[in-house]
Amino acid sequence: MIKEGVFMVLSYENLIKNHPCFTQGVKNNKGRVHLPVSFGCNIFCNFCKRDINDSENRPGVARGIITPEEAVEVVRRAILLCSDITVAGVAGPGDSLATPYALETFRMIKKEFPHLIKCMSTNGLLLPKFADEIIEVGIDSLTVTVNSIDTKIQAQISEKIIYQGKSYTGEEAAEILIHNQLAGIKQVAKAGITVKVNTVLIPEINGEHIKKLAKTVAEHGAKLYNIIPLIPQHKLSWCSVPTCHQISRSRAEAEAYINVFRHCQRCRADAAGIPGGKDVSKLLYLRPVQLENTFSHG
Ligand code: CLF
Ligand code: SF4
Repeated sequence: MIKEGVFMVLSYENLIKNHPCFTQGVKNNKGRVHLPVSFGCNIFCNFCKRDINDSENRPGVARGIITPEEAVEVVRRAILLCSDITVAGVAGPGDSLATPYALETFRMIKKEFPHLIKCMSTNGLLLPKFADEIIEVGIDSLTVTVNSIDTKIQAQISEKIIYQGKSYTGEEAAEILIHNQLAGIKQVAKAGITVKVNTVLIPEINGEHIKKLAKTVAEHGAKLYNIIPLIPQHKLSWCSVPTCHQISRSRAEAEAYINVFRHCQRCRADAAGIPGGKDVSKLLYLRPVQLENTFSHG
């Protein structure tokens, strides 16, 4: 049901039924279309390797970067190709708040497709700064990637942040990031927006930290938790892929404090269709002449 107030936003109960990434237990068959409008990022995660290509099936990758205006057309065509799409999302390839394009896109989506769920994903560094705008735009579901709440651990995951025009490294950077993530989650959750937290599980670095992390984000208002197994690459190529046992144990530890989502497909930034099911992204991007002409591959 839609809550009424200064803004309208879908309740958690409604998201569970209609959002493919907010179910617990059995997977649902709703779809999402990701709009790759955000390329820039303001933090430097050691596992992150953003790329523009057609072949890799992982986060941080898209066929190209599109403008907010092009995103509206992409949504229009995606719905025609897959009528089960209920969600328009922005999940990179960079951070949604590092540039203004994601919020601009959601303003247009709200006008053109009021029935769609607006889903945004962010690293959370700028969440306190943009919380009011996120609430006003009417984002229904927000995902914040929080990989640690301990500065020593976080310093091993992200080497640097750029914040208010300054560069910070190590634990100093970690302290600012963690503070902003938790303060932002609290602010947005308090306004009634459903917050999911994603954590990249890195056995050698944050493997023993999940319990504390899940408890803390739940205390700050997050409703759902998603553990994403590390793809060892870039500066963390020395780390191991989490085993099934490590993933199950981490999920069980988190579940003592917060609901856990178990069907993550580690989607591309331009994924379209039903996660783990019908995939229409190739058709969406390869067919139309005018979209190919207007892409600015960056
Ligand atoms: Fe996209 Fe993320 Fe929204 Fe879902 S994906 S922005 S919450 S609509 Fe979902 Fe894909 Fe996993 Fe993300 S399966 S990577 S959790
Ligand atoms: Fe990459 Fe996301 Fe980390 Fe930015 S926040 S460096 S896009 S993983």
